[in-house]
Amino acid sequence: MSPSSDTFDPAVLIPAAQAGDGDAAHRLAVLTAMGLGVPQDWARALDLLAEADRNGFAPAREQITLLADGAGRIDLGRWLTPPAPRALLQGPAVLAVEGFLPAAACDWMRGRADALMAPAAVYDPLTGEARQESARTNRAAQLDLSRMDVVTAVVRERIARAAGLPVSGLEWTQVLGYAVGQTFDWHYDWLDPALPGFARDLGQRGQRIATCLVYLNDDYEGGETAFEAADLRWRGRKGDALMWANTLPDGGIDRRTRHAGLPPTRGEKWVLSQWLRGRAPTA
Ligand SMILES: O=C(O)CCC(=O)C(=O)O
Repeated sequence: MSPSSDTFDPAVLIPAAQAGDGDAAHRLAVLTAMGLGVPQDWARALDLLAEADRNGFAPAREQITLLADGAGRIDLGRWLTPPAPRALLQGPAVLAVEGFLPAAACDWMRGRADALMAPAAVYDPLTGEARQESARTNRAAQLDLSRMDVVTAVVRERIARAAGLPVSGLEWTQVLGYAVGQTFDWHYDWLDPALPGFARDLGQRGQRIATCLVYLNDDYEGGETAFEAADLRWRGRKGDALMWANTLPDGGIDRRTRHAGLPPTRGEKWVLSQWLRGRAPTA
């Protein structure tokens, strides 16, 4: 039996995978990598990815090729151990992580988002609903569970470990694209606890403690990530990451984190944007 296209129910996927359904094995690999509905187990997730490949699910082969080293071995320890960060600013705490992702993983993330790109939204502070606004003219794609794959789960785990926060607290990964002149104007990533539109979300998921950007390309001009603090302008090379804390050590919001994605002046900028909460959502 083949599971329906939106099923992520282990009770359906396990027998389907055992019966030789490669798509089901891949979805189970994703759940196992993320610890959703089944215990998180990276070794088992890779076994399931290999099973998906053996059963003819073509994207599984592409992911194995991407994750494997020159000897054809997947070194999970290496993937799940991010390089050490370098402090750019102390207050707010802004850090650069050079060489965070290999170029092939950057291309993979961009490829996952490419067909999904649409005008980016901001959250209305009164209602909490997403809406379009002139302050944000770039495009974005959200990689939710229906778009998830094992490589993206590895990238998310690497980000969580670099930030020292639980992977269960990561929002869905976004990929942002900026054509010449497009911008994500000055803003904060924390949700203002004084505004009613955010109360429910903050109660369920907690504050956005940190943000991580991974630059997916570098063949453009302009397009820096800018912080008002210290007038910082930063542009990573392809695969570099920029991370910052949106909250203070006491959990309060850090009003020094006002930042922007400046418009490219030539070429198109692609960046992965990850907002990190401190815990998984509660009902
Ligand atoms: O694209 C950038 O450089 C900034 C993105 C950003 O501000 C965000 O994701 O919160």
